[in-house]
Amino acid sequence: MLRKLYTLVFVRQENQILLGMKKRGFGVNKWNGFGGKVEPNESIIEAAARELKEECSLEVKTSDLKNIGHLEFTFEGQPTLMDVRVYSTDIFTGKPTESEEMRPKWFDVEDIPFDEMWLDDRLWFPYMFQGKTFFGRFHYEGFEKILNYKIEELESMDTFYENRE
Ligand code: 6U4
Repeated sequence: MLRKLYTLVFVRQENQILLGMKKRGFGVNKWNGFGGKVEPNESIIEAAARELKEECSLEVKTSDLKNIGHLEFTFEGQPTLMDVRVYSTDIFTGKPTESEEMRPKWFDVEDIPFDEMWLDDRLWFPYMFQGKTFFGRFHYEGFEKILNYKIEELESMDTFYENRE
């Protein structure tokens, strides 16, 4: 299966998390973290910082981004696997600003708009909010139905990647 690498960044502030309303393309009209495809000339973590800046103007140092999870998405009848590296940080500069792609908004962690998000988010956000590192795999039919999935807490992201190689 062809694997494509993506990043997904969550910025935290006190009891809040920054989400963006996707204005175009994949996941349009859903609230999501910030991220996108890793380009051939950059590392995954550089892509994470670049996409955050492009999509909502916030700047982060790559050393302040913490890899908290790994998600894999497949879609019935499609040959590609989306390999999504999830990062979190509460250290950033700038003010969230709307871009062509995203409209950012702070949400209280008790008030996440799951009904306007990817179906999988409600399944793995609790791991993120509990400070756990996690692996999740989701097989979709279309974009609104999960046929099967698995989520597990990881001991650490490093041992997860060491054991995969
Ligand atoms: P272009 O073509 O440049 O607009 P790019 O911004 O590189 O694309 P995009 O926006 O298509 O990439 O990336 C998809 C984003 O959505 C990534 O951050 C990963 C995230 N994502 C994909 N499926 C998801 C899902 N089921 N649940 C979730 N995030 C998902 O929470």
